[in-house]
Amino acid sequence: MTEKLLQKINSPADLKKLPESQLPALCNELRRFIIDAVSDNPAHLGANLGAVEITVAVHYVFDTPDDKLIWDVGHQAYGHKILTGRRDRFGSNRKKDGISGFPKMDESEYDAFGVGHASTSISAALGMAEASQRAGNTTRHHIAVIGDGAMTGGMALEAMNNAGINHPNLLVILNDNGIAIDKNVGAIKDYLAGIATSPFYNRLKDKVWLMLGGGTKYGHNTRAIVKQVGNAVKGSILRRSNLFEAFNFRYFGPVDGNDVERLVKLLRDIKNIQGPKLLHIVTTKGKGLELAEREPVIYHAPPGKFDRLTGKLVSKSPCDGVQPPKYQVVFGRTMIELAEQNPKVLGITAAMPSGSSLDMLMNKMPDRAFDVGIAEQHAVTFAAGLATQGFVPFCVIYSTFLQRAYDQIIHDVALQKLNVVFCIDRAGVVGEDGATHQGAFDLASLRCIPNMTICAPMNEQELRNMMFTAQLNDQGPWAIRYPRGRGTMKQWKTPLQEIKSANGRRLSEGNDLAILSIGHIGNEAAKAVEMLHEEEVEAAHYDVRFLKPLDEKMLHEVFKKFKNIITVEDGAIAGGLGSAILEFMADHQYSATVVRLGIPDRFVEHGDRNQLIHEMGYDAQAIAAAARKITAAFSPHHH
Ligand SMILES: Cc1ncc(C[n+]2csc(CCOP(=O)(O)OP(=O)(O)O)c2C)c(N)n1
Repeated sequence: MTEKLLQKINSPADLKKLPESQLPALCNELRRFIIDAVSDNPAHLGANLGAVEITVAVHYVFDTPDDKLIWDVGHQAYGHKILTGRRDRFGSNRKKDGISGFPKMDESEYDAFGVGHASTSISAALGMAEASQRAGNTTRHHIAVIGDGAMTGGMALEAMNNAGINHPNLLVILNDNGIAIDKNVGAIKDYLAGIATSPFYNRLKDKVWLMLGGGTKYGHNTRAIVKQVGNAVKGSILRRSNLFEAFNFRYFGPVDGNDVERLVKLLRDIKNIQGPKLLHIVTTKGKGLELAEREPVIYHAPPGKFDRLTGKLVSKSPCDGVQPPKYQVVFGRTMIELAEQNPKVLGITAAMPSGSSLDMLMNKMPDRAFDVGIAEQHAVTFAAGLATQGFVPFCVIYSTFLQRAYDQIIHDVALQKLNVVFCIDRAGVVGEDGATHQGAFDLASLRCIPNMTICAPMNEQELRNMMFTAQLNDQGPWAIRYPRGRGTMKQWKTPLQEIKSANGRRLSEGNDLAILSIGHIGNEAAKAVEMLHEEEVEAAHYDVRFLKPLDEKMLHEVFKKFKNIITVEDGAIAGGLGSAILEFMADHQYSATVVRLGIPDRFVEHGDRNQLIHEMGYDAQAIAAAARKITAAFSPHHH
């Protein structure tokens, strides 16, 4: 298909020039464009395809960027990016120096709010609506588009609760496809499924749409009609039973959210209604690509390139025994072993069963694992409650999303010295997802919390042993952080062994300098040590393993012997391992030259992980370069 219509659109103003009758064709072109782009440059897919019609309809009816359009999570906003002047740059999506995979305020004036984490859109839109009101602007619209998954997040419900007592020009569009990344969970999901299929609601809906449909084109009696609709809803028992009406929102729906012409009509009418409104649209995730519709979990973000017509993934190399496994898989399989051995062990995920591999335990022992929805805060305090009763919950949460639960970790878990195990996945730089998703802050932010044990494995065996040990411990919370991607051991299924807390390991000896690393990035340090050895620079390498408590005995040894020290961590330098080592040095009156490698004091944008780590100066080459520099400065026979 040639993209005749799409080619002409460089802004929503161009879009508005199209007659309504051409919008379905435009949607098809936009969908094709997204599929083609993502088939070649792996990225989010399913949510984008489902949101094509609502994207076109909102930009067609509202006056963005003056009207504020806020996407929740933002993984469904490709259509929005393409229609708002970024079509030609879309090939650079998620690549270094290219456009971001998420809306970003400094990328475009159409991106009203930066996103990446779920459930923020209603709060942000409400803030903007309040600001408009204060500025005396009563005509500006504020539109939050939020999925049924994101609607399960506490923040979304907090914002609904707050918006209902206010009277802002706020429209929440609930994009309900019945699925999050994995299947959506919880009572709200059941509720939404209930209204989407209830004949009672459908009857009401038809009546409402009929009323809205007639005579509204010229707007003269829209308000009256709308009032009637409102009264019809209010007058019925639905007022009491509709969740959103209970929040003082005007509820419209459910309606087919993949019917663009209908959406346009509806939005035109709803636009005239003041106050908080919620439009419930039902869409198909992966719409238009059959495989993506059938396999929404895989095609949420397909793991590689795929055929642009069939959607079939270009075959990937098999994993077992050929390449080392992903850390998440080792976590998933080890969870099953631990749960089989210890009846107190439970697993908890906040809406990431497949991403974390906790789905392995869920499938094998369904009564031993929980998906609590996109609710990291709740996940942590739920774990705390279980721990008070002697259970050993393993909370597996990505580093970036664990930020949400910081107070719960401090107040509900650490303060009460509860034995919750935090398995922190995607810790360190994750790459293409960019600044919203880098796992930069867990080491630094957890280190200052009393009672915490913090460790990081350098390989699969270490991860297994840390998990095994954490579950035996009764000294309060343990955090085990590991990166996205693969470990180093093809034969990873090693016997589970207890390890001593606060116990580092020396991996190589040398006299010129010491390299102290934590976690998987230590493998880069080990490579650097080999490179240096070829050049007759002898580096001792210590795998610190435990950021907290530190192995003080080992550190005394290091500082007594070495004047040149490099620390390496895949995390923010400020507050992390480098800081801990400097503090140790000061506390014990040692002096040495310490070079700290890791994530500098800035947000790390999207790009290839290896490239980013190289640029920030902590891959093997960069570590070796730092070692050459530090030794050349202090021992003249090396340069
Ligand atoms: C706080 C937080 N936790 C987890 C995620 C990971 N995540 C990204 S999209 C998504 C599912 C969103 O589901 P929904 O809102 O229904 O959108 P859909 O993809 O179905 O369109 C999740 C869990 C996130 N972005 N933010």
